[in-house]
Amino acid sequence: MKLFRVLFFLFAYSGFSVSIAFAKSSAVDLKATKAGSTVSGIVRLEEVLEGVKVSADVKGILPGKYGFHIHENGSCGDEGKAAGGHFNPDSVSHGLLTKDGFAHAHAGDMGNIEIGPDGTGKLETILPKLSLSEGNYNVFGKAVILHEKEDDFGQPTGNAGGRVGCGVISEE
Ligand SMILES: [Cu+2]
Repeated sequence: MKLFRVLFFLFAYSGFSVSIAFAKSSAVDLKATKAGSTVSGIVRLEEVLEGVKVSADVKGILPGKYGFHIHENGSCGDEGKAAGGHFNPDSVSHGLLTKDGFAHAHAGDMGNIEIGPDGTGKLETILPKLSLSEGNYNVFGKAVILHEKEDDFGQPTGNAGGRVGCGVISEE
């Protein structure tokens, strides 16, 4: 009976550790970069086997498509400019990561988020190889930027203009 209890405890404990290790998740409180703007959003990020699953909800902006990227610095100052350029650890050209892959897209290239007639929009995507905890593709602490225009996937960064929303990938 005692042995059973010890084994059960070990099993339960290791199961708990594994679930913590795989359940790393983060959130972004997306806020307007300019006073008077109504843009806001929540972006949830979760480590999954393939990489990082992103679920973004944005509201308070006119219908249309808006460039949506992970940028290299975890700062939203200076109307979002402090976030720096796209997260691009491989120094490659701009594209759409899920379509063009790591040879032809920045690791932070999430494409566009589409806003509907009610002023809200959602984006769900899985960014392969990205992490919230380790390695070259760790995006924890970096910024998510919502641009003022559509990302047309032109070079060098998609012609998406200024930055209307910004938030840092942080602990939930
Ligand atoms: Cu961007």
